[in-house]
Amino acid sequence: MKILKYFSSIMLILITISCKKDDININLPNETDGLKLVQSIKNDPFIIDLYTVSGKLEQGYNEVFFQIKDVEGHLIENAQASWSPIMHMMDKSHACPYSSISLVSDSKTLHKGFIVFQMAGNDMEYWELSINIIVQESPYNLSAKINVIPASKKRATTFTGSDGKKYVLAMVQPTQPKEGLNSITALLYTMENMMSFIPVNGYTIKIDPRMPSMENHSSPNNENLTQKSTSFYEGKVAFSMTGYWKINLQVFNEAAELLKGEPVTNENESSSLFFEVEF
Ligand SMILES: [Cu+2]
Repeated sequence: MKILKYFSSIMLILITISCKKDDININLPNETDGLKLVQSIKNDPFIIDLYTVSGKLEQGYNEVFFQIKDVEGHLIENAQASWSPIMHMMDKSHACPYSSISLVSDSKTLHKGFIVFQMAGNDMEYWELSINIIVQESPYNLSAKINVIPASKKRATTFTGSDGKKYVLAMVQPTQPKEGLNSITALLYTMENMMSFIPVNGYTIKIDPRMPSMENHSSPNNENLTQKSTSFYEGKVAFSMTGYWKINLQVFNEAAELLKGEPVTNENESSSLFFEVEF
């Protein structure tokens, strides 16, 4: 009889717990739906969960999301946050282009920004992400080594222009290329020094997509990338069929002077500056 009593009270507790869990799930729509966890960065009393769409951090442009929670797993609302990615190389350290951080609209807990990793990590050299947060007026720092993997197709490139300046150019769109006309967007930064990258305004990025496997043919109706309203450079790229495309690039400054890249001709099948797409 006693055992039965114990058993029923345990059952009652279990039912209560499971009901509670359901309540929590109903009250909190999952804001990270469609995102995959990259890694958790811990430093008492907080944990930051980093997310991307793919669950990876790759060489090139990355849209990165994160949530801050306390050790009990409660999400922290309306925290202020800033970050700085740094690569520790054998002979030097350097930063990369990145955005400021903002809350995803309609969310109090999901932060968002982008980072352009101009190179991948390797066995000896690695990226570190340091995130500063302010929770209830107190500052905290959480940092960790992050794994930045090489991209299978070239989506970002660094170059020195004929003006002697160093640049980072990264393709943002298309992430899902399709046959026909695609929007193409890119970010262009100049390297002020190893730790500071600033967006470049008023340049033109000329594109010439080619299929090297099919006599290097081109496609019609391409539009060069220019800045519309934002810091993003926007244009149109046409893929007249599926397969591997090399998007040859030439970068011109605001005075229409060529800084980097060569035209594709019968004698020159590729520019030294390009992005790659395969679908
Ligand atoms: Cu590096």
